[in-house]
Amino acid sequence: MRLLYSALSPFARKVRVLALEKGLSDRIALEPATPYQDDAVRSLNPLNKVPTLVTDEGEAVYDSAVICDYLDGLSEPRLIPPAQPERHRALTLEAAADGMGDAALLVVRERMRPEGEHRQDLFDRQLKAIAAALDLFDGAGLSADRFGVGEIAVAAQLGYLDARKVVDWRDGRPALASWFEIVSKRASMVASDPSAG
Ligand SMILES: N[C@@H](CCC(=O)N[C@@H](CS)C(=O)NCC(=O)O)C(=O)O
Repeated sequence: MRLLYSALSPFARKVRVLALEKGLSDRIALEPATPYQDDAVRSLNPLNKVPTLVTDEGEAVYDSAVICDYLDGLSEPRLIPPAQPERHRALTLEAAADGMGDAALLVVRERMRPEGEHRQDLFDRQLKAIAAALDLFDGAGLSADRFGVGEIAVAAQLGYLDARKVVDWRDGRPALASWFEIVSKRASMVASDPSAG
């Protein structure tokens, strides 16, 4: 399999961490892509986004949640619970983390525009979503003993908030901060850390 990714993409990091946790990373060739600079991914994915996976059969799979679902079916341990209610809870946690990542990406892209052109309404709306998602994660009772797709998605997005200095999210969220400190030491998180180069 081939995974088109960028080192800073938190969605690609989620997929990489999941693959490492499942012992699948040896089967996946990582191919760097620069979707904000060129159109190289578009022939595989009309949205020209990373991550995009190409299976051994040559099929393109996206977006990151679908890639995680595909990879999860390939080996044990299953990181997406097969049965309800655990399944919808894990996928909803993943969706909240991914949505927070979408909001963070919009904030980062907006900050790249000339200062005089910043849209305050965009910052207000997206920063509100980020703060509410962080509060949800802080109160979710995340355990460092469980690292399924939802927890992986949260960890990948927290790493992005740090890497891009989006918000000081640790203030007032001690449970989330200490959980992240522990899970950041997992081999899968260390190997995919964008600040490690
Ligand atoms: N919902 C998508 C989001 C992926 C995404 O936004 N990727 C960004 C990089 S972090 C990208 O490739 N953006 C290129 C673009 O928007 O043109 C997923 O979960 O895979």
